[in-house]
Amino acid sequence: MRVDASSETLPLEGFTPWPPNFADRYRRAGYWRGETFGEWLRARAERFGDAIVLVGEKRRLSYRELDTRASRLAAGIFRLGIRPRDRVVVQLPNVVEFFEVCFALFRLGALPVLALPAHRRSEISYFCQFTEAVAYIIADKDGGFDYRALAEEIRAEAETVNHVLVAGEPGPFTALESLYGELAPLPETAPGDVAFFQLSGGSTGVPKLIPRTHDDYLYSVRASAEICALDADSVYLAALPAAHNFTLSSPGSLGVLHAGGRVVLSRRPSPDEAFRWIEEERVTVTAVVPPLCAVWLEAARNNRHDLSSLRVLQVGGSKLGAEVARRVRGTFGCTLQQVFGMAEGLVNYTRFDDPEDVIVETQGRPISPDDEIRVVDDDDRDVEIGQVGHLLTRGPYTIRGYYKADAHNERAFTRDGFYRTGDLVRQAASGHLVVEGRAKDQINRGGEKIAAEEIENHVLAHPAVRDAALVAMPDAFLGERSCVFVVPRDRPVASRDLITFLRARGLAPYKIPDRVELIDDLPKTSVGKVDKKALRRWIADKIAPKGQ
Ligand code: AMP
Ligand code: DBH
Repeated sequence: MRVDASSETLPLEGFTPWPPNFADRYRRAGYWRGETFGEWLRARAERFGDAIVLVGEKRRLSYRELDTRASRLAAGIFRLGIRPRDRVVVQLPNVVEFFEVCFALFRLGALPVLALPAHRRSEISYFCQFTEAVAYIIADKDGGFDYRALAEEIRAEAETVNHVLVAGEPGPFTALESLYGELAPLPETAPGDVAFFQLSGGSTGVPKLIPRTHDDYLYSVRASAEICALDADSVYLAALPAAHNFTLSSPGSLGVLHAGGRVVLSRRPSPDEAFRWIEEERVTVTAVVPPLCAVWLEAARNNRHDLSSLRVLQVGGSKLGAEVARRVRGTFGCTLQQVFGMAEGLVNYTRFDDPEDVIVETQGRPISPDDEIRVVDDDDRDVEIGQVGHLLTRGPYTIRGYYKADAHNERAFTRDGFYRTGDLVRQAASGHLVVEGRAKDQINRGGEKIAAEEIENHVLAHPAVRDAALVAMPDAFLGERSCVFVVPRDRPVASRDLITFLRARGLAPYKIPDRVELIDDLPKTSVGKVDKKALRRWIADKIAPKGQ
């Protein structure tokens, strides 16, 4: 019996489904298998039973235990009154509960909104209000930050949030641990329906939510597990935040679950902690962003840990320099795999049997034969093969629209449904892509994306600021950092004041500008837009090491 018949017939409001002819094609090709996350986990539990699936700091769980605990938690959350399609903002560090919570919500048909641990009041409050979330799920503390204090602020701002559930000491809220109850019948969910929301780095004033369905996400997970040759002996270290699309699905924790392997959850990505886990758990594969890759390479020079189990080091999230890339094999004795992905869908991998030059110099090629790639000029005309252009893509696991964002979707997608990635790439005849730059108004700070307009709006809220523009400046370590140009009203703005002001607005720390430059007026292009190219050039020149 279907308790919630509507989920079978009507798509979630604010979600753009694939057109029926594409959906048919993806089903016929076997990409979309009509399986929900709940069923998928059950099948894994039946197949891999008592094998350990999750290793956290405090406990380890078998496949069967994860399956049972997810069901018991789903029942407990259902008893609180949370129903299919209710949105739940989940902000958890790399702990076992992250997976129990996600699978409990999947089973229930409630929709996790996967926030990152670095998000603060500004982002969380927005996610809660925009999605009308009914609950917010957190850990008590992580990295010296008390999420319960944040939850108090969120409760004051987001009226719909009726429940705050806490992994650990609950303080004034509900202990997650108290909700693992008796198993109970749960509503059925539909595989074509939205399963959860990922977040986009974005390039506009407010963050965008990415609706992913059971069918489309599970396809990307299965196909990624295959490309990465995962099996029951794979041990994956989640060193980056578990909720990030890379860590979750490329092939990430879910890819490893698919294959029957084991996921080790590191609370921090530092070499100290990560290397200890690699040695202790005989980790075979892990994923890092380029700056972290550089830090690990440095640390490996005088490291005491046995890292010989490592077979694959994946690097993605921002462009990896060829110099660093070349050092991976020699230092770790393992294969480098470049991963160029996006939470909106498309993921590219270098393959293990690619020639070394391709592995070092390209960002890989798409997962699926049905990933459609176009590289176009400013007028959407295809460029010659090998030329740089805007990357557009469409396919079996790439969204057709952001959640509840009609006006933005008009710009972010072509009429025929291609997603405008905002990346400038060139494609080799082999299909491999090289990321050459970016057309979107974003800063990629070592893999952490910052939407310029979002930060500019916060800066403009300062009473002494007349105008502001945020641009990227080159950085040897992170690739890019952010610099905000500020036009003061009538008195100078002290950069320390501005930073304090931005912190008080509850922005995630990585979004706080790295540098503030006062300027009399923002330069404009011939059509009257802020000339960010000129600002980028100016700041790059100013900070360039002298004599070069
Ligand atoms: P998001 O849409 O927020 O998930 O961020 C995805 C974006 O990160 C892509 O569109 C690229 O701009 C960037 N990105 C991800 N992986 C890579 C990579 N390997 N090389 C260069 N840029 C990357
Ligand atoms: O940066 C990303 O968003 C990203 C990088 C690598 C991603 O979403 C992915 C792989 O799936």
